[in-house]
Amino acid sequence: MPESGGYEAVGMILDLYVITDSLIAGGLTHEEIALRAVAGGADVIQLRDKQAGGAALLATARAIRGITSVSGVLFIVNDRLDIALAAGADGVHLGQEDLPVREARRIAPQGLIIGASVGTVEEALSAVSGGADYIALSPTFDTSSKGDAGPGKGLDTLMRIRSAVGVPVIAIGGIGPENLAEVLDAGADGVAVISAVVGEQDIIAATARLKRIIRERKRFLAENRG
Ligand code: TZP
Ligand code: MG
Repeated sequence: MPESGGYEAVGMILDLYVITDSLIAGGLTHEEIALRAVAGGADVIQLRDKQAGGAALLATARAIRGITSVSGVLFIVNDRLDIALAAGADGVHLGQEDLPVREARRIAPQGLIIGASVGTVEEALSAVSGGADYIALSPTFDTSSKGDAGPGKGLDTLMRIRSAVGVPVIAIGGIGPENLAEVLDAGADGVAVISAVVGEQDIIAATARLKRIIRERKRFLAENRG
């Protein structure tokens, strides 16, 4: 089994994982989104841009690396291991159609965080055995932010994945202040969001609000779980 990469090395906190999306942000740049989300208390910033070419994406990734470095926030690049490495990101996030986790782990330097989107327990087990440091149940609920996401997999799948794997599990897709607590109750270690932060007029306030809900719910769960 491949070595796990970055999880133990950096002591990952994935409570609030904000994914940049300029379209949903109404034209704000990825950097502007990242600055606001970091100011609001995001634990992780993921750069996600399906349109940008490599050169532009690298320039953006370098800028976000600068923003996240000074604030101690994890920086993950979606899809592109090459850009993640060139920009000095903490990690890369891979979907089922991307470079397979096992191949990424084989060529990635020691300590690089590899995250994987999964939709089933089987995919979760496969990602972990390939060397994923965390997995994301995608999508957890229905979402309009990702055209090909398909229907939400639901909290039942989240619970089954949570008990099947030992790495952190985050929930992604359709998550906002109204359903955040139930996702944590189902065992998620954190939540990844686009519209609930990036689609809000005040990104800093939206981030801080989600962060407060997460902190309070995690405290409640810690006090009430055996
Ligand atoms: N991957 C699975 S669902 C999704 C991604 C990138 C979109 C999440 O966006 P939102 O607005 O938080 O539902
Ligand atoms: Mg992908």
